[in-house]
Amino acid sequence: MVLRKLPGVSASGMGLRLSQKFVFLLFLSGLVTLCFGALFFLPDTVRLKRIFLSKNENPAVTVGHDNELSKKVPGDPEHQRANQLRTPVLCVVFAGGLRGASIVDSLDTLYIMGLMEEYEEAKEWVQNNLDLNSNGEASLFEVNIRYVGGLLSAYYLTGAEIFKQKVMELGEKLLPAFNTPTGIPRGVINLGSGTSWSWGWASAGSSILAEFGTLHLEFLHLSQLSGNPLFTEKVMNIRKLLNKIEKPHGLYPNFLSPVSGNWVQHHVSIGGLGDSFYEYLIKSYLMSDKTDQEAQKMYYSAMEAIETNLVQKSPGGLTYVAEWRGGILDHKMGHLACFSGGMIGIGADDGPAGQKQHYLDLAAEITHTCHESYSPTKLGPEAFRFDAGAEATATRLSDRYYILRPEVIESYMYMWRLTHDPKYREWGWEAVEALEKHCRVDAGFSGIRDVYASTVSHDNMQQSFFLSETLKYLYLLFSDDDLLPLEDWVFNTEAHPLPVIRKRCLQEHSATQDHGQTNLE
Ligand code: DMJ
Repeated sequence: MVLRKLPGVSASGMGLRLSQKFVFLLFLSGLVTLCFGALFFLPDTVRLKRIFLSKNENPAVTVGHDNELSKKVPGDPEHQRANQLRTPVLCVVFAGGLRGASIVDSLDTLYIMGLMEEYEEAKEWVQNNLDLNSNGEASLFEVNIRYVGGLLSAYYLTGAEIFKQKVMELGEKLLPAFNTPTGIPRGVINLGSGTSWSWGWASAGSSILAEFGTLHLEFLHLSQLSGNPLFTEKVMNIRKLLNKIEKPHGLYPNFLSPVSGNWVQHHVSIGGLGDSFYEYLIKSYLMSDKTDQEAQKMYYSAMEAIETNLVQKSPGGLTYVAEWRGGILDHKMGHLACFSGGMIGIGADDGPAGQKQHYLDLAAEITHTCHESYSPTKLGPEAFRFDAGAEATATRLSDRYYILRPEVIESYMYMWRLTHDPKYREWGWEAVEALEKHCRVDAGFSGIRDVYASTVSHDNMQQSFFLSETLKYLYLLFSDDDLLPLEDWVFNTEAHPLPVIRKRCLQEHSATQDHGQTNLE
């Protein structure tokens, strides 16, 4: 091989440079492989955020970042508390272009728990700092369940006008996402400019069932509060399309094109990507004072299809809900799917005649299975399997993390309210102790990377749903049933309580609409 001599460089020098380059390239490619490998061991939300959120996105303000809480005078107890909150142990979760997710998500929890000083502080932050014009990319679903849901319940619980004002402003900003040929909204929206687009990871520009199917409760309340029927029209249009479209074996696949209105893939799951769509069917019925018979019908036929095609019994006798990929079952259940114990429980009363006990039993069995997955640390993995001899255990290293998710505890809470079987409180207490032991850190609580490891490794992340859901459901599990009774309140998928809209109000509302009046006039 002839090496051309560069001016001023000796042949041996050039050889040295080339081998240095080679070593450098080798090192670089190793580094790249390592980074991509590491990516697959991160929890999904973190991975997606790193990959898909824009570089200039501001970190959300909650635990651990400079915010109003940090502007206290040094020396006073407030400052000391603010300082603890600023300890950069935990980074802040999910902003989706908006800041303050943990503050907004925890308003109602603080109020319900009687933590008035903290609640007032959070309210002040909303009043002075919550900027709804941010130009980052926001998930329509996440903004709806965390911010719209959080502000709505803060308003209903406290009556503070600021929450109503903010939530109406935010609701209007979400509407451009629905400007698609079918009216099925796209997943991502820029609240500042009103442009919207589909997630890059969703196949063929599709929208996600659990995202566009989890707007109904909040949007009905936006119409109820404002007198503007547009919000209700948007979600009723989604329902109309879902009702009309052919469903494989009566099942709802997770991906739908907002352009053609057709399913994009036949992947069905009651866990991630599908979960809260089913939840919102039964809750729409309950929130309507049991008048929304269309939602009732859709929920029970979906349940029938799920039972026929997805519900399984393991060799060890555990009931679980598998995932369905074009007719082939994946014998896995995600932590997210564990909300279904509670959902099936609250839906037990209003199904086909004679089915109540069947649904209560199914709810109890699924909740039991999810409890079984919570060992040996008494915290549960992100996903667990029932194949190759596994019985509710995570067989893959990448499924072993726990990010402070609420779903299992959520089912304990509902099952306790429905049955008063003391085991649900015992299981809940096990979770309290495990959270204290394994997740408590100086500045709050952190997720852990491996629920099976004897020495925990923290992921330094406190998800906002830990405050809105996990802690609230635990608090309710150990409270009397008349604190937010289930007959009067429906919890959105982020555990924000929304009041049942009584028949009388619905009639009055439609009468004012008929006369062309709205509460805004
Ligand atoms: C919450 O943000 C909501 O419950 C959502 O529906 C899915 N699960 C997360 C918490 O795990």
